[in-house]
Amino acid sequence: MSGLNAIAGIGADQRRGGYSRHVFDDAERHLREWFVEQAQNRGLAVETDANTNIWAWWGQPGPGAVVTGSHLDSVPGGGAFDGPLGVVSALEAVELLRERGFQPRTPLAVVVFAEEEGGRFGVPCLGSRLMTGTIHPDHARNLRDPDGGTLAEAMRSFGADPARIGRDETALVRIGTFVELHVEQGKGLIDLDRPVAVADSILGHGRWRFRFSGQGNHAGATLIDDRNDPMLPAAQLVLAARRTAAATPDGRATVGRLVPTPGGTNVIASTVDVHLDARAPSGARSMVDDIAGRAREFAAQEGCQVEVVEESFGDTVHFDPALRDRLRGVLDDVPVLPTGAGHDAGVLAAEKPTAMLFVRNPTGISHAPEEHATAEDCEEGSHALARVLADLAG
Ligand code: HGY
Ligand code: MN
Ligand code: MN
Ligand code: MN
Repeated sequence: MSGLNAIAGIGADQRRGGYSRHVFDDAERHLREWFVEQAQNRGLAVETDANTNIWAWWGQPGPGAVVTGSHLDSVPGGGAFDGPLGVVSALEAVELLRERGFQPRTPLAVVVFAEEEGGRFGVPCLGSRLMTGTIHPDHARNLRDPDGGTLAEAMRSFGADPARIGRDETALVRIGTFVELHVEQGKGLIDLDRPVAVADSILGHGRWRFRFSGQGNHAGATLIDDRNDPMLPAAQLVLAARRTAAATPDGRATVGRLVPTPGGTNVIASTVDVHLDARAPSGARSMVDDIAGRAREFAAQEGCQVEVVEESFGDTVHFDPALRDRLRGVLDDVPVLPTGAGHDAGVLAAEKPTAMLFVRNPTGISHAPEEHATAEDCEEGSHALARVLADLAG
């Protein structure tokens, strides 16, 4: 996996550990440049679309293409494999096929989708959602990053025109089949003791922001009875989310980001934003409705207000069984696994025959520096992907 070694230093996060690579930041721009060079070295013609996704073509772009790829951005302090493994494996699979003298019957492309993690603008799979039109361009242009800058401003400084974002019929008509390879984010392949699997589903998931508002005040001079402290209902929400998820079949709820304003140690916050990631087979809306009801009670008890905003949502995705089984046929009946992690493949599955390959992660940990895949398993993955691409495009 020389490709992963080549980018190993880009976006390393000294403070958090792991990697922080967010759309249009220095690290991600560096990765984009690296990808374009690697693709061109393999004879691929590269273009960046209006939504800033990058496409590397083997053959003239056209309808019915076999497309593979993933993303290069990361969560804050993320692992080295989530995203880049799919991109590097796609480049390596193309290289293997070219070395074998393979000639694709259909156009073949490697794609890098922008902002899959939503690590800067808060909406996961932003590049693929823009391409499929599942996020409105006006709403997207006004998304703000933690510094308050908008996506439109960030695109302009990147050299892209925010007026052009939106559903991309040209890109969509070109896609015949999409296959994404990804490091497994779980323990399925550890338990099965296998290097590669095919995905059968992605757990429905969404993101909600709960904004609790109270009265900012002095931490020492304000009597307890005189407080409207939004941190109290926020804290109760974190616990209620866990309890509600535990009581929901296959439910999962996480608060990984909680932002008090103004954020002083000796200051009672005026507002607290609680960012909830919730997942369940139903997509989690009913689970979050319960949580929101509790949040309103908690807020009222503390004399605070609460505003709930749904920032993204997706139902459970079941991948195309015919394509899934075709891949299993090509890959000696590799196992089939569900995933609780979201992917661009989950967005495309609504529009096109889509499949995913997973590569074993011996730590079972992801979205953290411990995320890992061995060189042997990475090689198994890129060879499996090459076999799949040869079958689909041959
Ligand atoms: O959040 C997810 O499941 C994905 O890693 N974006
Ligand atoms: Mn991820
Ligand atoms: Mn990913
Ligand atoms: Mn003071």
